[in-house]
Amino acid sequence: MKHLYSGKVRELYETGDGVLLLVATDRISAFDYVLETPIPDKGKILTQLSLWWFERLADIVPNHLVQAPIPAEFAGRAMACRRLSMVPVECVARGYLTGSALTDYRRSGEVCGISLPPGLSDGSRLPAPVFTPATKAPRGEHDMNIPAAVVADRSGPAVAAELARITLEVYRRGAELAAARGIIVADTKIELGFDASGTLLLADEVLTPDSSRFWPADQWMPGRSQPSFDKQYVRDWLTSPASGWNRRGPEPPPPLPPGVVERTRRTYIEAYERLTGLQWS
Ligand code: Q0Q
Repeated sequence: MKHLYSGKVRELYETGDGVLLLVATDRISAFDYVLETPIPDKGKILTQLSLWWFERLADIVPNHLVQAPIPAEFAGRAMACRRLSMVPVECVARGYLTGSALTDYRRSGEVCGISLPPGLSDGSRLPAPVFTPATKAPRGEHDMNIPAAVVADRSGPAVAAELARITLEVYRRGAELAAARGIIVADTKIELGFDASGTLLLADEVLTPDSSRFWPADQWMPGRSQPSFDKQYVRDWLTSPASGWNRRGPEPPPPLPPGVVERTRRTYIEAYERLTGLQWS
């Protein structure tokens, strides 16, 4: 098996017969660091959640999954997929204003060239979900939001319109289903790629807490940073005196205590069970 890419929390391999394996690890990132302490089962839980979403999104967009044997070492946490010609654009849809979109809005009143109403704050719900494409930044840097018109220049207006349509429809489906289960999907990032016949397929992972911002709906309060559904225990401990870590210093975060690891593992299980209605086992 050939190792192709390492992401922050995922690996991409190619098997002998040309099938790609998208492998999720138990690594977790916070404050732009990959923490040294793994969260047991995180890779399996998020992979099974992705597979569940791919099935529910198949009427909107076909996907890159193929039936192929998964090596035992990756059991439950790998997706076998066909190699696509990936679209060099981060396809992001946002229903709420936060992160880089909030930064752009505070500077110009716009995101990706789209004017937003005045008076919005961190966590504000947008009047309607928006497609906010970004360039894939080099490792360690943040993606840069770009106007959809730039995507049209690069990929052609028809493809750009398709990217926007698919991204918004995937977001709407995910956000609606999650809202009914008490989880706000504030935004999501999907990857799309062309197969050999020129069809756009949904690739990568989809609507997981790693590709999307998941907020507990009952704690939503615009005007402040929202608690993360899955990473808040980690963030709170790392920024508490107990960790001894200085977030503004050069040192990387310390290892997580077992209680934080277990509570975080349980939030991934809770997200999976609430969204899918299935019991994690
Ligand atoms: C592909 N990635 C993501 C990634 C680092 C995953 C390239 N079906 C595909 C896919 C997929 N999915 C990719 N390339 C060709 N065909 C996915 C961003 C990056 C580790 C894991 N990069």
